[in-house]
Amino acid sequence: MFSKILIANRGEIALRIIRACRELGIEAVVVYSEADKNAPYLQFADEAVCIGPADCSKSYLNIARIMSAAEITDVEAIHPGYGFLAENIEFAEICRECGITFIGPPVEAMRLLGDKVRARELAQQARVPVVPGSDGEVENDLKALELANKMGYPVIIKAAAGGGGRGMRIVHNDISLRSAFNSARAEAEIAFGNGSIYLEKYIVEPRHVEVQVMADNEGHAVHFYERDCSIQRRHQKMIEESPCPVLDKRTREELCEAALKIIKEAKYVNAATVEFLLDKNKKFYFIEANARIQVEHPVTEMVTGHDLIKWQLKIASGQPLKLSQRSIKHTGVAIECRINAEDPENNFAPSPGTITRYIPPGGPGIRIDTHVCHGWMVSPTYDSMIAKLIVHQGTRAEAINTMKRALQEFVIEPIKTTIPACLDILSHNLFVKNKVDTGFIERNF
Ligand code: MV4
Repeated sequence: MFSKILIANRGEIALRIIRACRELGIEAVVVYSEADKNAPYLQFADEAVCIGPADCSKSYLNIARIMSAAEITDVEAIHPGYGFLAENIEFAEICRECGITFIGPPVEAMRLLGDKVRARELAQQARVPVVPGSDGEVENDLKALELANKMGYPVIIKAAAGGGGRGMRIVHNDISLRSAFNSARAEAEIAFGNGSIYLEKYIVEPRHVEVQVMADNEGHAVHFYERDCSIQRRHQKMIEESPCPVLDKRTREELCEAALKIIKEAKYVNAATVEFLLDKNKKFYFIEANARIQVEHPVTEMVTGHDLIKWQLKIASGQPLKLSQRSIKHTGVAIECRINAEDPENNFAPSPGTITRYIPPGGPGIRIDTHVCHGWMVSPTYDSMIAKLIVHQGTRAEAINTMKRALQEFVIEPIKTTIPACLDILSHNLFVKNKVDTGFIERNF
């Protein structure tokens, strides 16, 4: 096992990784920007290094500064968390060149999954269903037009380097296809420096279901079941749960097996999430795979009892994944609500400011992953997520009930948060009755 690592992140995930390190006897070095210099979690790390001003490009996204901090503190490995440099191929390469272990997948697997066109081909090779669509990249708008007519509308235009909805267009007819294709390409070129585009049949009102997997250096891979992340607004997840409440036993086994096939085909190592769309007929299609630990990983930790960050650290240090698939059990239901410093009454506008009253909920089955507390200044510079509230209960009805109670207890003042929005969703008849899809928020709120 490592004796000392660096955490190249901030906020709740930095604290989450510090906690795993302490329990494993690993010294944790955390980097911070000037905006985070008073963060209480810094005191739980063994060392804290200031790497620059609030602006991410001069701190959390600045590879040179992070590598300098790693050099000065003499760490063996770097955990990137999620966001920032977590899926940055250049960063992983530089870590390798410096002889520092990147706690994540090998560069080759990162590159492969980072290209959605190649990931699609990989899934097909692994005999996993993908959404009907183009074979590889679509070169120009004319070819897109031809293919769309062959497949039938609606179609969805996606960027090979995409993610989070950027460079994505839903198209319903020939008239709008050309401009959608070209604007998607231009947007992708600017956002990712890669204008490569592909086409898929648009799946109407799908659920978004993802499988948590973990693989070691010896080619042993296991899954930790699925999470349903259908409750999202503008590509930002708001509520996640496990299990997916509409999957039957057989489909679920097939889905989890499909995720493993992809991870093995990619010669993947460490934690990954394999994303699928689930259509109205309960048919699933691979869409993409994420080469990082995700925000919603606690949902899986609650239902399986496994500490995924500890597994990441063990695997990265070369230990085998001493875990059989059979031994991984799924118990009960877990739900996570993301608490963002945003105003639901004002189109979810950011609501930064100093927290003067903070009372977290408690009691059985409740977990809170957060870095905030009384006196904390929510900076407008960073992501608005300030806490994750996760509940674990025997049944979905109980989990919803506990979550509502916990959200009602939760006091975060005077800033606006998404707590009332989460309560509205949890009380909605369609959510309670499992009749939601990825368009639920836009249609109902
Ligand atoms: C889709 C889809 C329907 N059909 N692909 C969204 C983000 C990225 N991970 C993939 N996404 C989707 N891909 C096909 N073939 C629906 C989504 C999707 C979505 C699309 C438009 C607006 C909001 C959305 C919310 C969730 C998923």
